[in-house]
Amino acid sequence: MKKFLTISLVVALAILTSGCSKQSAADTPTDSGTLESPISDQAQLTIKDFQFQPNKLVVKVGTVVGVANQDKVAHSITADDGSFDTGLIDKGKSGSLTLDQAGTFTFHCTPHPFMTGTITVVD
Ligand SMILES: [Cu+2]
Repeated sequence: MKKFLTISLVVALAILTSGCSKQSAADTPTDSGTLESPISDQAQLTIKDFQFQPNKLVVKVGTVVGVANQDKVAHSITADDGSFDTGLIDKGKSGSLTLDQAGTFTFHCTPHPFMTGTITVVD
């Protein structure tokens, strides 16, 4: 009888611990590493190391794109055709772009014309 009790206790403990140690397979979103972002009416653009991240953006008309300059110098986001312009955003500061017009716009940084990107605004 004593032996039976001990065995049931061990079994019960084994079940308990196995239940506790079960790990839920956490679905971690995989970042494919692409610089292209999905179509959204919310967007955030970061400037770092003389690069726009992302440098290709697809957004809906009316989107306000938040722009964070995390670089050590001032940058701007200026449409090549003048459709939009953040003006110079100082290092560590933020600005925004309101995109009211559908189309594909190439843009650059005024002090650093080699910094380029594309924003596609869709209806
Ligand atoms: Cu720049």
